[in-house]
Amino acid sequence: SYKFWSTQPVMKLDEGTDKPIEEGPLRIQKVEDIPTAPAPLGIDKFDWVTMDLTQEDQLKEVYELLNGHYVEDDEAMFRFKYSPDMLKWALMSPGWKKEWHVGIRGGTKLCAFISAVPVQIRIRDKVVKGSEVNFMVVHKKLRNKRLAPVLIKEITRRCNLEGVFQAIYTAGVVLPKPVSTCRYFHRALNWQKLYEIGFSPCPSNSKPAFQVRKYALPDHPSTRGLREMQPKDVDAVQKLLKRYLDRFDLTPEFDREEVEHWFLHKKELTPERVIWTYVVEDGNGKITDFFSFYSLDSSVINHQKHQVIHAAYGWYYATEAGLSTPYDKAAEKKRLNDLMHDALILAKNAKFDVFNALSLLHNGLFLEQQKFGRGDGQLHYYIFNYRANPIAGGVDKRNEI
Ligand code: YNC
Ligand code: MG
Repeated sequence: SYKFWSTQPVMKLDEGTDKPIEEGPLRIQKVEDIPTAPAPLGIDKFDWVTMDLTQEDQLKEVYELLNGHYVEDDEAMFRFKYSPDMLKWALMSPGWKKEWHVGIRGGTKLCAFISAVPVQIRIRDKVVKGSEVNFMVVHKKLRNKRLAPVLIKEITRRCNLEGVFQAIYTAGVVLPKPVSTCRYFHRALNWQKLYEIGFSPCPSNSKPAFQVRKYALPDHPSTRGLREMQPKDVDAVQKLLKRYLDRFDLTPEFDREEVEHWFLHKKELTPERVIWTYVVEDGNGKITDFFSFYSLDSSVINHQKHQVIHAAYGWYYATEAGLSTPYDKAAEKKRLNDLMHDALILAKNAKFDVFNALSLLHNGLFLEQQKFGRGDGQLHYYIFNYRANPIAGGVDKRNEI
């Protein structure tokens, strides 16, 4: 029935299913009309707070709230464990605003949080100045008290005050109305550990030793010219990525500063490494390909032997092999498989237990060949205050999965 969501500027679940609709904002508002103060929480001793994540103690409070209460799988076996460094990377990207890191304190204790960072979103041929909303969490003891709608309305108000009226967000739950839906895929790197944890079952016609062999990888990557991305590669990566993303219907548009932030590892900002990016440089010094993955651990809930899974998440990539005219799908498939094979090796050498990927971009070209297994989890993509036609599985027409 969506008591809250039915009051919001989002498409209804049954809307726009029969014929294509005109795309654009659902509700037009002016900054002057936005309230300058939050709605009172109306619960004794509970207060709105703006978190200052440049302060280690406040960053730690957000980290601890998420660590204990953020997203779990359906069986409550695992819970995302975003590291403080990962939170810095994710929440202090170019243009970030302290006011978009919103908490609720009960007394002195942080018990709810929601965040946004600015993003340019391209939806087909239109570019929208929006925000990406993430890390919404309510302490387990305060669940089902309608605090989530309160958080969402407050982050909306704070975005609106900055002239931002659209937002993108993802969730495992179905809400009105996904613009796209992706599935998670998992590729074991340390099969034995995943088996012990109960994440990877052993098929009835197999044995653990065979499974370990099935997922074995060479010691070193083999793509000629492959190396870590360096500051001098920012312009080339930005250009290549823009050209590559052009064919997809829903993507961010990264400016130079954003490419630097999202893809270059910076020891000063995040001593504990979050992002791994590799480029391929050909004999003429040209960057022909790049790929990236980020690090996100999950806590293993109530396990004797293992406390965390170290997961690498496949992220953006681009390859000249996908950009030829006419488009040569077989060539792109070959190249992506070579690149992703190397990505798996690098992730394994960096001590990751599993490599995760979604069914988006052209991942359908390599998931099966690289021995990814289909996960249970779905991820739905949403755009706030925007009417849009569905985007097929996050995978374009040339590459159905
Ligand atoms: C969810 N994930 O349907 P209705 S993802 C959005 N995203 O509303 P209550 C959600 N809405 O159905 P609880 C949601 N989950 O009555 C639930 N809802 O219309 C809706 N979990 O609220 C739900 N983090 O407070 C219902 O529920 C209403 O106490 C019920 O709190 C929910 O970060 C939650 O999964 C998720 O911490 C905070 O369960 C809590 O259960 C929790 O009674 C574990 O809420 C952690 C977790 C969510 C991860 C994420 C993206 C969030 C996007 C929010 C929407 C942003 C819209 C754009 C705003 C900016 C606009 C501009 C410009
Ligand atoms: Mg609640």
